[in-house]
Amino acid sequence: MTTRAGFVALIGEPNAGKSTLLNRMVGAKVSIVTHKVQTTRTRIRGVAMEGEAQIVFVDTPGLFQPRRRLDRAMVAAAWGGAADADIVVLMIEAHRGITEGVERILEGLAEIAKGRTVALAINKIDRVPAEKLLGLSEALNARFEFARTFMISAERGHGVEDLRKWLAAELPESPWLYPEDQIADLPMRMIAAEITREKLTLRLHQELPYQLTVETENWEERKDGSARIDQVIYVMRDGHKGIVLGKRGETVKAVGQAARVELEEFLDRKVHLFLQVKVRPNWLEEAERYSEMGLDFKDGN
Ligand SMILES: Nc1nc2c(ncn2[C@@H]2O[C@H](COP(=O)(O)OP(=O)(O)O)[C@@H](O)[C@H]2O)c(=O)[nH]1
Ligand SMILES: [Mg+2]
Repeated sequence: MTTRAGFVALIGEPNAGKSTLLNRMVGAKVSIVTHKVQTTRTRIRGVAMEGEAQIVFVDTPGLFQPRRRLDRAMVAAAWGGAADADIVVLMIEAHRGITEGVERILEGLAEIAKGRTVALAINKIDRVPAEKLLGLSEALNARFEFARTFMISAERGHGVEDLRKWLAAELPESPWLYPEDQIADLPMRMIAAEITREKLTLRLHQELPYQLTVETENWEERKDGSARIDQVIYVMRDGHKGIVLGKRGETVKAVGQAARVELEEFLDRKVHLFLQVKVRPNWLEEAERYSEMGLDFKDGN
């Protein structure tokens, strides 16, 4: 019996649908998804089985023009994910087409593509008429030599199985890299922090989600089978703390409730979640915050 295994990096602009595709491939939510850009901050691996092949998908932060240290570290992590992978899948949004951001990614791809298979996945095909897709596919293939082009809807599942089968066949012969029942390699405490950050991102407006971070400080397994999880939400200003707390603490309470429900589902047991909001004006410049997120601090230099 020949087994295959390897890494498939999903890259693209923010919001292309990378995390949605990863979750669908894995069959569980391992990477958080919101309608806002730059939700994913680090490389997240999710494991999918296809026949005798183990496909390790690497979700990456979106590729964009970075400004802050955190942005630079995120973009470095995204390109790093691509450079380490056996196969790269570039995800494009069907309805947005070849944006300036896509042009920049195509330039970067030329560099890292050497010796690697690169496939194109035109995502969100549910949002455009079919006749538009062919033109977009041709235009993209004229700019870069993709091994294959897939038309998919990560959200609805169209074309996803074809893509998975093709990836499985393209991967090198290799023993599996993870135990068969493992679906993610992010530590549970990080997944738990990500779930809370997702709920915050969904509830808070404008720039605030980009100016906070969540860390799991303590995780206690209780005798009754439940878990007590203590998390800290770091914000940069007193005013932000007030917004996160909300009137009489309503916002943070709602966030905590939503996060707890999802955590209980994920862990399949009772969870006691305690959230604390702390002001830390300089957290974006603290090396420890980056290691908590799984990012290299130096990459942000
Ligand atoms: N209409 C549509 N929306 C999608 C599709 N895939 C993802 N989305 C949405 O696009 C947004 C960004 O998705 P996400 O996976 O977080 O993108 P990422 O930033 O590339 O990881 C979310 O609101 C998703 O629900 C799709 O196939 N069709
Ligand atoms: Mg994402």
